[in-house]
Amino acid sequence: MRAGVQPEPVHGLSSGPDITLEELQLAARNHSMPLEALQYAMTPVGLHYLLTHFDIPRVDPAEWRLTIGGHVRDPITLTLEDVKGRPAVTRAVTLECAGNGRAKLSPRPLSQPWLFEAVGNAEWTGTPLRPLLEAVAPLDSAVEVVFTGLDRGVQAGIEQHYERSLTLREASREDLFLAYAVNGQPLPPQHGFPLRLVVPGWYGMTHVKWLRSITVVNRPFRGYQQEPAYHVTSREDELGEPVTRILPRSLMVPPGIPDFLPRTRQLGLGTQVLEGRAWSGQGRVVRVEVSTDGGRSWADAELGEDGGDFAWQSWRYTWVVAAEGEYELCCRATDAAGSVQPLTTRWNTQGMCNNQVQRIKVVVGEQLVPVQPPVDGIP
Ligand SMILES: Nc1nc2c(c(=O)[nH]1)N[C@H]1C(S)=C(S)[C@@H](COP(=O)(O)O)O[C@H]1N2
Ligand SMILES: [Mo]
Repeated sequence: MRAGVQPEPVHGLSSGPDITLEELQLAARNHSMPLEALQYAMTPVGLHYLLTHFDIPRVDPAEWRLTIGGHVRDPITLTLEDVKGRPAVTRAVTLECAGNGRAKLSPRPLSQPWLFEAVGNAEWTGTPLRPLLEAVAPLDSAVEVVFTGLDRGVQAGIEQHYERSLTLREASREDLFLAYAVNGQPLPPQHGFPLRLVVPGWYGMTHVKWLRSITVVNRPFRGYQQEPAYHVTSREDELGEPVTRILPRSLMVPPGIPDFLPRTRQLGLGTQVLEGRAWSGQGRVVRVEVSTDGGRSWADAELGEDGGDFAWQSWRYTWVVAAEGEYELCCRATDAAGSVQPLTTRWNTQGMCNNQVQRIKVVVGEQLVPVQPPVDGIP
């Protein structure tokens, strides 16, 4: 934390198990991806998770402009048609909120109370950022690029536009782009219409929606969403480490049928194919393991189709369910960087980056649902 600045808590804490009405208010606006949607390689847009800090802006595409300026030689202003007229790329990208898993921490940082489903994988289409940055010619003094959204609000007493920066080096990476379409459709209002930043491999907060300006700056940007927000820190008076790339995670499609309120799964005896998706922003997923005894023993799942450099990939595991009783299913991913999902994570004040393994309670009984054979042809 900078000298002389009194730390404001980024999020308060709740030691009780109950979700507060304020958390419910956020959860009702920002939904997660229902776990059964893991069956789709590309998440249908309405099932993709959603996180908006302030209000979803209503944008008139004819009036909208993007300015790219700041410490540059040749600033430019673009219309939506200008952006769409530029070279286009389409990439499958897994987006995950850095606060995913927050509600599993105790005490619970008060913010959007995600369980483990704040994720989605979609095909985003847009124009690469690097040629645009080259076109405006950053000055030698340039160090970072600030991406500013149209949405405005107050957080921790600070009035602000939602905005985040990247170093000029990171912003100039070949795979970043400005997206105006998702899964072949124009961006819907909630996902950033008319234009959003996509930074493959990075946690969701980096992918600024409703872009209005891109500003090259000559000193590190310290806006609220950059600092102190999105840092992993165990104490309020320490800045901690900035959140950047997505840690490995695997999620399973809950098998059988749910019990309405507790969501416990009910299954019959027989052969059950467990399936799910795994991803990491630090390199590809190289291994997924499954446990049917609450994490005491693990067996390798079979990795399926590879979704590309920045998209999740499928996995399957055949479970022969021979005995009635209660089971706890878990899965965990390992990525190319050698990072493995932990059984528990270290608590931090903002509830960031909790990639601990998912646990699914299953009750197996002979009289329960007959086992479903896997549907052929579903990737
Ligand atoms: N302008 C703007 N961009 C934003 C946000 C926001 O509140 N405003 N939320 C960020 C966060 S925290 C996440 S996790 C992702 C969510 O993207 P999605 O709603 O399209 O899934 O958008 C990011 N971009
Ligand atoms: Mo997020």
